[in-house]
Amino acid sequence: APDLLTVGEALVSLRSAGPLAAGGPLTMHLAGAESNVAVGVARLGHRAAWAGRVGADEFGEYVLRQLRAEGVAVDGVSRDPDRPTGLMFLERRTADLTRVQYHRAGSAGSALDVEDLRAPLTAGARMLHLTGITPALSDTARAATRWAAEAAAGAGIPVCLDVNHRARLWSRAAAREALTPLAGYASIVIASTDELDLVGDPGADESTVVAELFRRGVDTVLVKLGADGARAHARDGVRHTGALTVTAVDTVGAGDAFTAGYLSGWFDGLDLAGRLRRAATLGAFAVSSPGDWEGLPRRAELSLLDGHEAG
Ligand code: CKP
Ligand code: MG
Repeated sequence: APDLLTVGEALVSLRSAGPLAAGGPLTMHLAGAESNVAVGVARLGHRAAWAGRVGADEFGEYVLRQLRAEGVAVDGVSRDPDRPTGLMFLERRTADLTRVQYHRAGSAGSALDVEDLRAPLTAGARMLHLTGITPALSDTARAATRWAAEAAAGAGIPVCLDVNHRARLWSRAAAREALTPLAGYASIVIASTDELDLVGDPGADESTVVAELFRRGVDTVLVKLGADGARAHARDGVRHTGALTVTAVDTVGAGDAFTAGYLSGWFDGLDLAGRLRRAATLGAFAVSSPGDWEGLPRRAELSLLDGHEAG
């Protein structure tokens, strides 16, 4: 069984270097929050598997090829002969502003179904990672995500949930309704400050949401603070880590990198400080290199950013 099992929708991302309306070349990349995490974990030498659905098309072939090249196990992936692999466009509108357009409605990945996940869950893993993107994709994807969380928790596999709110996919109210019950199966909940009340009452502050998550069985809540680092709430206290000081060129994928670093530290048996430090390190690699995951470090490269600690 792999160390990490993650499920979701992997997409083909077509990136422009300038305004989309002006045309020009697009480059093709693998995207998808969950597969980004799998790549990050695999680069550090852990066994990672990604499960989901892709089309029986060239884009599906490309997604599988990229994941295999990164050492991510894809035997749990289904090919859908009737639906296309999801696409997204990532437009670099200005140096400071990137915009995303999804073409994923009706995609193979959004037709994810409980049946797609039975075999991967039966194979087991040391950790299951889910994000709040998958339940936003369709009713069946929402049911499948819920089923996977419940099956993992029932089998003693800890669940990590990244809230990952996508306003283009659903409203905050709809997200809260689906994600709050999902968080009840999680051991680790990851959110940015503005996402935290999507697993709690609307407008609830950080300490209130965290207390309620602890009461429901969550062990660790990681609150991402962007350039200010992150705060980890564990049962025995709160710990802060700063972000490394690097030149930000592309923040897409930073959250997934942070998660991959944290989980890698968890697989290595590091203490909370060590897990946070590795999370911050991977986040720094992600923001200071172009692409969602392309710049993530291999194990021997982990120390490359030593000396970039804040303050
Ligand atoms: O929260 P992050 O910036 O780390 O997530 C980026 C990914 O899955 C990206 O790869 C994109 O495809 C997506 O989030 C998404 O569905 O928005
Ligand atoms: Mg995120």
